Amino acid sequence: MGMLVDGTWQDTWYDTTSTGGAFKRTEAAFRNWITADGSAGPSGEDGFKAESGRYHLYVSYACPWAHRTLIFRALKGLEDHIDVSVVHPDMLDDGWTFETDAHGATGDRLYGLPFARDIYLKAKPAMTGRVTVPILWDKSRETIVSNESSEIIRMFNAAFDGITGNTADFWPADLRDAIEPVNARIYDTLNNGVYKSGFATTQEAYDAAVHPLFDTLDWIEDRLASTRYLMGDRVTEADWRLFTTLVRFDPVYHLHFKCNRRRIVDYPNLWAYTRELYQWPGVSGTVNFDHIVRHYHYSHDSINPHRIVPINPVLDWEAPHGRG
Ligand SMILES: N[C@@H](CCC(=O)N[C@@H](CS)C(=O)NCC(=O)O)C(=O)O
Repeated sequence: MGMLVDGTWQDTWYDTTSTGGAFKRTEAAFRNWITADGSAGPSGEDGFKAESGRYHLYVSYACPWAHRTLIFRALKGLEDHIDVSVVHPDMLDDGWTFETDAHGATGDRLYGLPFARDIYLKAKPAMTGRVTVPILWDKSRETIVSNESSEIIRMFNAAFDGITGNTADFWPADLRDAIEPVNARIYDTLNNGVYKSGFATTQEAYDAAVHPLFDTLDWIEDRLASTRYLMGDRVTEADWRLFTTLVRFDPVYHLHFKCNRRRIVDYPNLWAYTRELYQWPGVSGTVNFDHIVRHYHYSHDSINPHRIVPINPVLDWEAPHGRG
C-alpha cells in the first residue's frame, strides 16, 4: 500500500511514529456535490448536475466506506443511472488495482486503467494524497466529484429523486440535528474505532481505541432494546453507516483487528438488528463476504504477515430477525 506524492506513487504503510502508535485517517480530497440543478453543494464547485448515466462509482466490496455508497445506490434505485467498477480485494504494493482474477472484481469499466491511482491522476496529475475508495467520477467533466462516502450517500439520498421518482429519505430534515451526534460517536469509536484498534502499534493506542468501541456497542445494544432503529421507527443514514461496520465485525474485526471482547452475535438486539438491515430489499446483494474476508487478512501484512486467510464463522444471516 502507498500514496501519491506530487503525482508519483510511493509505497509506504500508514505512519504511526508521529502519533504514539495511533492510526489517524486523513481527510478526503475531493468534496464537490452532485445536486438536482447543478448548483454548488455545502463544499466544492458547482456544475455537477444529477443526470442519468453521467456518473460512475468506483468501489471495493471489502471497504465499509465504499459499501455505504453501494447500499444507497441500491436503496435509491440508482443502479440504472450510476454504473460501478469494483476493485480487486487485494490491496498490496500498488494500492487498489483493477485486476480481475477474483470473482466480482470488474476491472476499470470506464477506461481500462490498471490502478485506482490512475483515476486520481486523471483528475489531478500532481496529486498528493491517499488513493481511497469510494470514488465518484464524472464522465462528462472527467474528474472526481467526491471521494468522501458520508457526502456521497447524502447526494444519492436526494439529488436524483427527480430522475428516479424514488423519494425514500434517509436523512430527514426533522432528524438531522439528532442524527449528527449519533453519527459522530459511532464514526469515532466504531466505524473508525475498529481501524484504530487494529492498526494501533502501541498497547496504549490499542487500549484507547478498544474500550470506547465496546462502550459504544453496549450503548447501542441498550438503545435497540427500546427502539427498532437508531433514531426511532425510521431507518436513517445513521443505521446504514453503522451496518457496514457491524456486518464485518464477526468475520473480520473480532479476530484481525483484536476487537474481541464480544462478537455481534453475543448481543441479542444488535445481532437481530444487523440481520434486519441485511435482509432489507437490495442490501444483501451489496455484501460480498469473500472480498471482505480476503481483503483484510491478505492485504494487511503488518498485522497478518503470513497472509493466512481464515475460515469464516458460520452466521445465519437469513434467520428471522423478529424485530418490529
Ligand atoms: N473518508 C473516506 C475514507 C475512505 C477509505 O479510507 N477507504 C479505504 C478502504 S476501506 C481506502 O481506500 N484506503 C486506502 C488508503 O488509505 O491508502 C470515506 O469515507 O469515503
